[in-house]
Amino acid sequence: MEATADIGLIGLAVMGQNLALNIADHGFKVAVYNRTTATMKDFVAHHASTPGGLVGCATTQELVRAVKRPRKFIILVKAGPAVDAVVEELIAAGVEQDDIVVDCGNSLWTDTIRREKGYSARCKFFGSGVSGGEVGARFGPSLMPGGDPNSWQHLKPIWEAVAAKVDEQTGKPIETGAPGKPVVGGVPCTAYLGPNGAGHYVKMVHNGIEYIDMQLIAEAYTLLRDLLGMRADELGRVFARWNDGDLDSYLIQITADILGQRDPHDPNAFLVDRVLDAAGQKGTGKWTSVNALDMGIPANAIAEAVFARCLSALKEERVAASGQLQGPNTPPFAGDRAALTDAVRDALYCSKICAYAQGFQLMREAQKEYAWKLDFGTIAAIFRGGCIIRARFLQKITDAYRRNPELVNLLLDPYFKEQITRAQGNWRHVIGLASAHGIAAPAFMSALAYYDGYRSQHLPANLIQAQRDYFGAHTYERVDRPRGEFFHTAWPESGRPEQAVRGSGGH
Ligand code: 2AM
Repeated sequence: MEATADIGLIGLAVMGQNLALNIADHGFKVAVYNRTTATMKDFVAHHASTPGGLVGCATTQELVRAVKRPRKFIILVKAGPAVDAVVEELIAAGVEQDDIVVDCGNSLWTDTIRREKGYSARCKFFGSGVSGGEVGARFGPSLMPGGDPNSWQHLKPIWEAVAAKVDEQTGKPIETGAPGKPVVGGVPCTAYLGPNGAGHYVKMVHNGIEYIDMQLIAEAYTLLRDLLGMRADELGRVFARWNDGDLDSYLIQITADILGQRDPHDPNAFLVDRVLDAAGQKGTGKWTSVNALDMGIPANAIAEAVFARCLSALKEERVAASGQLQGPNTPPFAGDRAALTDAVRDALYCSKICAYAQGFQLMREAQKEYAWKLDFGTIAAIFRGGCIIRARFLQKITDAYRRNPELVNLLLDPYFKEQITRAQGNWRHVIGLASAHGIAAPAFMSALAYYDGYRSQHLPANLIQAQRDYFGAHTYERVDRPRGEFFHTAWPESGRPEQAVRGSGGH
């Protein structure tokens, strides 16, 4: 087989098919391979005329021969051992050291670091996060590449062509294209993020943020529903209105659509009311939270969103407990409905600022751990279009990091500071109502706890340190001594002088 294809793609499930079509729509010829050959044959037969063209390959040997040098391959298989199996197969089929093999799956970034190093003598392994779901893959995803910078130069024309596009000034996504008619103009939602696992790491944090974004929207929904007794379609109209303001985002927009959807089996009912309230998860929110714990970064709202899904999944237990555990006897809400609706919107916005502050704080820490040099303005900019968390809000984050690339925490940016100062009264009011009425709003509450903790000069950790020293001689530092000097007291015999503990470093 003559080498005519610009890139090869392995794994023709929906994401792989859609990404292959997107690439071909931009005039690149794509060689495609799937383990089950019938899937490949069907796919190629159904899409005989794409601008770039598809080359069906029945074996990995054919695939390797079909691609022009420098050879580039995209792997889109389930994250985990399948990725290694495919890379090994490609190497056995003739992939060489200079060939670039890009894992576009949702791989754990530490796997990408391991693979890049482990395969370096045999191929250039590269990681790229892809966000935007099936439609994104087809018409413009957000792409988060990480790996060898020279490999990136070869991938860049394709990545920039197929990524979602936004208007540079407003940051607004440019409408998606149609089959064979890709979007023209705009700034692509992709940029080189750093070496080895940087792209997959950023993609993971994107997903962690996605978890909390969804949970916050769900809490706004439950508060309006339970406090005001709003019907799904009314709620849908509230979200649609919010989507015209600061909260303008893909997730708010689909929420408005979802809430207006009737049950196909019962046109008098709304479908959302018939969906079982037990959330699933595939693991990227958990990875983000575990990583936050490992690095000691307070991403409590992100973790809370994962736990909220875990709690929802205990459906049967909750149903049983609901008959036994009492809530408060607060009379129904009888205040101003419009004012409460605005307050819930403000609570959502403030919590969202904290959630993103946590996500970016995580990335700041990870770059130290892995010696990356992440550009947070660029990361926010490529989240503006294509991905699930795309939102007007991301233009504000882009602006914040462009104003100050060294910004320590998003909460300290003048715009976000002012937003929270303005809206925190409503945020606190809504959380008070949630508590008074016994409505679980864990993400709103943990975001507020983060805000109040972060802005506190004094936290009660002095007492924690004293307790630790009491029962375990773990030592403590003193407010009137330099940091790094550690003391131990023989509690509780007051009056006995404390001892300085040299070189212990604290525990
Ligand atoms: P299949 O159609 O033969 O199952 C998502 O699972 C995609 O990854 C599918 O295209 C699937 O191929 C492919 N896939 C999963 N595990 C694989 C493996 N170990 N080797 C090759 N392809 C694999």
